[in-house]
Amino acid sequence: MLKQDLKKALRFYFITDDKAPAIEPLAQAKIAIKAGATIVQYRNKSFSSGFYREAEEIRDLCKCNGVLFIVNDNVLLAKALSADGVHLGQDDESPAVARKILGTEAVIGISVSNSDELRRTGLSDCDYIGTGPVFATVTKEDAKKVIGLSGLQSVAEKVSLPVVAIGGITAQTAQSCFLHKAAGIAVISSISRASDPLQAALKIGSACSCPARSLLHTSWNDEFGLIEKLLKNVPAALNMLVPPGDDACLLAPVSYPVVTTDTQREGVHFRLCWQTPEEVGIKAVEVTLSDLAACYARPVTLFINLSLPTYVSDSMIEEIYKGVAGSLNRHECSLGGGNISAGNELSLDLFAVGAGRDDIFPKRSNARPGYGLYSTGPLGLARAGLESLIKNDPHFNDLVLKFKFPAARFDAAQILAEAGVDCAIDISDGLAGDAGHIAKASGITVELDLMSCPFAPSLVSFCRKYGKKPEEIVVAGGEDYELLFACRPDIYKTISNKLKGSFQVGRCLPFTGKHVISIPGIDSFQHGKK
Ligand code: TZP
Ligand code: MG
Repeated sequence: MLKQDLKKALRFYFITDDKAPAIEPLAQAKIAIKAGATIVQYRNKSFSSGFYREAEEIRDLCKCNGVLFIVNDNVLLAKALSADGVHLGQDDESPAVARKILGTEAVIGISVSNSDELRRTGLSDCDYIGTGPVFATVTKEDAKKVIGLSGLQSVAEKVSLPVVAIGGITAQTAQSCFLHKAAGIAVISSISRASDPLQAALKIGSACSCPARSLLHTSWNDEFGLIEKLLKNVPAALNMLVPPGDDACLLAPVSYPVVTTDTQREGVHFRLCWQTPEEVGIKAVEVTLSDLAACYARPVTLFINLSLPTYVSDSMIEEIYKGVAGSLNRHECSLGGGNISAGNELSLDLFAVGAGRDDIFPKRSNARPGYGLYSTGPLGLARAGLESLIKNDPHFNDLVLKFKFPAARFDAAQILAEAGVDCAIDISDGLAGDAGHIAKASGITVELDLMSCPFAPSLVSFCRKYGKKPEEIVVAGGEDYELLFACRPDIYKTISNKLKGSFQVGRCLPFTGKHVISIPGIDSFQHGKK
């Protein structure tokens, strides 16, 4: 999560109260989220496995409503719940251990009760600090000395991390905390033990300038209703004699059906903290159709199976499908059907049917010694975009866009097909990896050569900033979804002016005992690729 996004998310921080006399933690969280809470911490000092369902329900509520979900103290519980992060006390597991277990994207907070404690606390794995009690509190029996607004400001001025004020904060005192450099205010009892919790929460939301939510999203539950709604928004009539709705659809005849499949899994292929659901839908379709482009096939229809965890709301699924529909429309491809089932993680399994050409079907095994190896467009940009997301660096948006929005290259495929280029593959694994696939299948050696490779200025500045060589990222980076093709150099000459942005990346040699010769000084098999 980008620093500025985290700062915004910390603004109205509600912590559940396991000892509140009148309302349960789940009901408290609902009220706080309705009132505009931006982050909720599940705090249960007497947690046992009997509370696991309660914690899951609060997690689902948060995730369905775009509210960060943090677990207090317990790193393993945070891991089990796929929480967005954990909040640690001084006596809990260290932030470094939490980082190892929860990963680079987890939000890790630490309690620091005053400036002295701050000095003794290692912050390198922390994303924010909770400090207090700023005012007297009734909720935490072992709370340290009250530090007041001056104590809050003094901690906030000593760190670059955002600081959340905690302890006895009410709607009346929230503003003063912001004026004393707090990025957010954390509250328990002023909501959980208020005589009218919703009214109290709404006042706190307004003191934080966080808008109330008129509608709370809940977990998806109506599989059939959802499928019906989804099919209405996507093109189904194209190329079909019987559209989806029966047990299977009936396609109009396709003389050379080309079929491919792909999977997009949360945490492996995409992250909802980086990509909107709509962006996930767009990319899922593009990468699947890219396989058809690499076979010179025209897209006909697509099937999607969704596996949905309980923390996904109907509206989020509709957003994913908005992206899917947009991409399908752009490629004049229909949706043939699909399935929705419950699962532990959000994932999309896609199957695409394309119409292959009757004159040519390119194969990886068709490269011959003497051929050149070419790319239809720039390489390494998506990888650098992914790395800047991982590094939380907001300065490379054009690279991030390349990671988020690959485009299946049907335009280039048509030019290659018409020129009779019969060896092509889409670059999903990185240049070295995919060149290796061609070399292996063709029984040759590919010698990479980036002499004619234009390095995008943003890639160059990314590399300069992080001490990397652009060549390294071009060779190893994946997910560009350009086409890599091999053909005789004289054939390339005849199409190079039509294939704007294409360039040579290597040449094909008789087998030398090694399938890929990388460029000097660059290891072609980074990221564990063979
Ligand atoms: N840490 C310092 S004060 C406190 C914690 C957990 C309790 C905050 O609760 P309240 O009811 O908002 O004062
Ligand atoms: Mg604690």
